[in-house]
Amino acid sequence: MPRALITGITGQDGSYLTELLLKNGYEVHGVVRRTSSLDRSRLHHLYSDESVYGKNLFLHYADLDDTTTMRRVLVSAAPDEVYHLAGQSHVGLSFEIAESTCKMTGMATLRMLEMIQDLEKVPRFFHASSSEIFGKPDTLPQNEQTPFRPVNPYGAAKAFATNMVSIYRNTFGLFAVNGIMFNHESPRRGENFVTRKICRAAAAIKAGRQKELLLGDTTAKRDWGHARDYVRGMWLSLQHATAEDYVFATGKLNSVQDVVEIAFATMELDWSKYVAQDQRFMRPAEPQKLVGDPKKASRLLNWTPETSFRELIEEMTQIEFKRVSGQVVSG
Ligand code: G4F
Repeated sequence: MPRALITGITGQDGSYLTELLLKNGYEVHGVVRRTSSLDRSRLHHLYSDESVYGKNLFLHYADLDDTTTMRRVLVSAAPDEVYHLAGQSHVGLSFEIAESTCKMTGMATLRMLEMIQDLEKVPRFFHASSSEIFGKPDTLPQNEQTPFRPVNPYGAAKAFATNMVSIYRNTFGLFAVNGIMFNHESPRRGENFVTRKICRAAAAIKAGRQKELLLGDTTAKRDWGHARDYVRGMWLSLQHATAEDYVFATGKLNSVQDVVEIAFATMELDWSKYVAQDQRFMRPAEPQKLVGDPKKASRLLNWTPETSFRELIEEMTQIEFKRVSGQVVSG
């Protein structure tokens, strides 16, 4: 039975990846922070299943910035594959907590690389990089050759981590992969990311629980896909014969306004009655036209996204409506 270790297992991607790996016959080990208010809701259905938890799924306490405990977990889990997904991932917040973002997103990845190369059996390593490394690119769409020009602390930290993964692969021969992930969303997305914020608001307004929705720049455009598709890409990238970097993206741009219109239409509401702009949600700098070219992932891994943008936003809004109406949904 292959063994995988996931950092960031309680997040959106971690929970979908856990489901996929369990389905593929893996023993899955997850790293969780030793915090009292740990949110494990995305994993609850697996965590509370006695035929899964403690049998094929194990959670370990460790902090990314505590080398002693991380090393201990790596040694005891002895994984064949490591999926490094953890880190501070909110771009807006990274302007406020730049130093800890660099520590948790940049330095923690370097530390992971150092630790895995000391292991007796060196695992394959996946690093969840980000389209934010491109920032203000000269070319469109972006691919694995596009130069890094980050415009925020998060993008700069990811650029550092991405370079380190390439350096350790090229210098020490690690099987280390950067998945350059464009925006990927789902009903399990954190509430402070824009798609979830909008879908949730549309559902809450429909249910009479919210009156208005305040947003930042609604002209901002992103390449949005479904997280379920993107974790499949992560897994495929570690099954390939060689370690490569891949762009995971849909290749299509949509605006925040497009999200608003689909979400409110799904709830049969006129968005213009409820949506307003608020300076508090504007960012000091916005990346320009981040749209990915996933041809390499398609050619080498046979990876293509299966869920369209419209299907994604409709699914997210419908699930929010079930949640707001008190139905239990795992998403
Ligand atoms: O949903 P967002 O916060 O995601 P963002 O900044 O693109 O970052 C996400 O995707 C990256 C991949 O490219 C990841 F690396 C990163 O970790 C994260 O997962 O914002 C999307 C867009 C931005 O242009 C933002 O300015 O929506 C705009 N926006 C407009 N109003 C808003 C809001 N974003 C948020 N969070 N909240 C607003 O009210």
